[in-house]
Amino acid sequence: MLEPSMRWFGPDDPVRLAFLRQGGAQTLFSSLHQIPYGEAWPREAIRARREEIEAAGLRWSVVESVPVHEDIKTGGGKLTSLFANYATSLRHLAAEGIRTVVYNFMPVLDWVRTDMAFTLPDGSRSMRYDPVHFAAFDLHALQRPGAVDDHAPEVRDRAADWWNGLDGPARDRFIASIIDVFPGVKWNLTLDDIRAMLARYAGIGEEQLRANLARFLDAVLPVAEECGVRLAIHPDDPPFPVLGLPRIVSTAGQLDAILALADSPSNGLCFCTGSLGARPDNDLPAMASRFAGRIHALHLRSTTLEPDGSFHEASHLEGSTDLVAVLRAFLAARQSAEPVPFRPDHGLVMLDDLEKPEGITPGYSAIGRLKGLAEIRGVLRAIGPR
Ligand code: DNO
Repeated sequence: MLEPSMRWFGPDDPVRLAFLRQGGAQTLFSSLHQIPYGEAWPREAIRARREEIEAAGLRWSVVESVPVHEDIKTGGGKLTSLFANYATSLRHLAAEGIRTVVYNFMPVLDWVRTDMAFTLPDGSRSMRYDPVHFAAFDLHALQRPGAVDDHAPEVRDRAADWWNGLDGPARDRFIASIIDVFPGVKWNLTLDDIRAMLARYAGIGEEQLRANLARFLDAVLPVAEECGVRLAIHPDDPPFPVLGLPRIVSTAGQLDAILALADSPSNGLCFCTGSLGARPDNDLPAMASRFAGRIHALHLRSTTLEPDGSFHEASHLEGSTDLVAVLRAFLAARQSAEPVPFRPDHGLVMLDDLEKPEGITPGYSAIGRLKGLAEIRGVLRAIGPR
């Protein structure tokens, strides 16, 4: 059974709780974005958020996310207290009845796009990743040592042409849209901040990053198990290395390796078809089937892959990912009757939302997500066995 949900960023979210309920959500994915990464979440703050959601006739089913501090990912710093704080947050969440917790293990940046306002032929707006523009960021804005080896010569040439065609303000807007896109927070990071964050990963490859994840799980899983919390790791977005950083949550093999770290229901997945689908060699229906028992939350979205490695976010039932096939595979393989919350992951900017110059959180428009949720609910009504 799948539970229709939406993401809500809290009281500052321009999309109101009532709108999400009217759109067909029964439960919400939400987080306490006001709490700095690494600190323990006080139980009172969790309760206040839960009560606010319940007063609107909804239920807080999933925490997205309790963020993992960079020190945990790099394996340096005050790990003992960071682990203890994370465990305290889990205990407090469980005490308030919220038992599914999404997190990610992406070094430095959260999700990456190169164009937050990409206009589609019908006039609606999407988000796009273009490897040429990303190379321009890496080579010309960040000027990362070693970047030259990570981009093919023709990509480098096109990146230089594109970058040279941007004026100062356009460059600044482009840079900000890459380095400061963390869910629910604005840190005003600078390129130097990113350089310093990247430097901490020198010498950390895939194996070491996975070992750091294993150390984190060793520390928090016993608490999660004890209080019935299911952790759900979110895939890398995009699902390939960027800025020379290691990636460990991008492919079926890597998901297998994570699940093998601890054979526990608390060590689970947030299956994001949008992130995983940006890699043509990820067979999403096969993965949804294979991992069905360990999937605790679903993000449903499709991307259109382009031949040069670019991709943009598509309408939920269009694009390169067959969400109907993914849902069929998941439902056929899922044994447990326990409900799994799903949310339409992102939505296009369309209709009246196009006329709102401010106030749309990238990816989280009201109308585009409502369309996605409605389409997915229709699919489920038609195919859902339960
Ligand atoms: C973007 C999101 C991500 C996701 C986090 C999960 O829209 O999918 O920001 O919430 O990476 O930890």
